[in-house]
Amino acid sequence: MKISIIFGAIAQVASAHYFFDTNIINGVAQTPGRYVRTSTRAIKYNPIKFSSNPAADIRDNSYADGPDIRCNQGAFASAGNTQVLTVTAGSEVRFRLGVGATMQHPGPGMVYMSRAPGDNVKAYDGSGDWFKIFQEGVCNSSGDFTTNAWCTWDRDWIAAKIPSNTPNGEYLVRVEHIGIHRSHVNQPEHFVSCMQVKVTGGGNGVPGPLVKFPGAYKSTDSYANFSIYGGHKPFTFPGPAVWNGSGTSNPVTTTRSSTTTTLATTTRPSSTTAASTGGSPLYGQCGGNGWTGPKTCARGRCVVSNAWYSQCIP
Ligand SMILES: [Cu+2]
Repeated sequence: MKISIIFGAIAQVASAHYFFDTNIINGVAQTPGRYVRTSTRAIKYNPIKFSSNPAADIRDNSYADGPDIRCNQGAFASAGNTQVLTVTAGSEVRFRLGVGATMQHPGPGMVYMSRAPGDNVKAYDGSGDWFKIFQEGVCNSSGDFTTNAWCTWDRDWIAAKIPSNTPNGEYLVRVEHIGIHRSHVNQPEHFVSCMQVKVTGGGNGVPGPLVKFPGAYKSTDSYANFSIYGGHKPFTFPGPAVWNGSGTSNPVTTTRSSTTTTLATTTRPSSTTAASTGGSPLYGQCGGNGWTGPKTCARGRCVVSNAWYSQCIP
């Protein structure tokens, strides 16, 4: 009896966890590891947590404030055997989870890019500058804030459009889902992987704001001290604002699947431009490194979330 209870608990934990090991091209899932670097984790689906968390809660010695937060543990070792996917700027990349898992943790989905030195992504460890190209948080404002209110809930993919202005070259494209169900005890769970991509047909944009991994996330950030309990509340994404295409506005309509319904105002802070009316809208961005938009709020007050992001909060 006791044994079956223990097995039940383990199975439940395992099924909630996940890893991105493949991508989808025109509806066809690729062989795992073909374009997405494979991690060397002992247990592939384990999350990455902060080094300040209790030792018993840390998995495989991977830390959100260590280099494994770039592309996952040991992923650079597979770089040479991972192919480089050619993607036309303006079209999407779509990551998919392995082994039939879905994201059954509440929290944001995000996608970042980092250009490889010498445009040789197979030799790049991800230690350079990163910019964010996509983020999604709450899509279903009438949903349960602990589960299906979140865009990624029970999905097996995260997709992002490579911005049209992205300069041609080779990049790491980094996908991330963060489970924030334990952020109220400062234990967000990060699930990350990187795809090797060659961008063609791009432009002359200057991507930014730029961050490093590790460094972009701190255990003191609001997302790492957030409670999903007690109803809906504004969520501030970790890391920098989404690159707005270097001054040109980033279209809200993306190539993301139609299964994603409405984008909540909190999901695309960089697209909120209210400079002419004096101040950012409610939940819009109002400051942070690299932010060139309004520094005041048309409604609410401007609250610093982290070095790269301040938000208008009621
Ligand atoms: Cu978990």
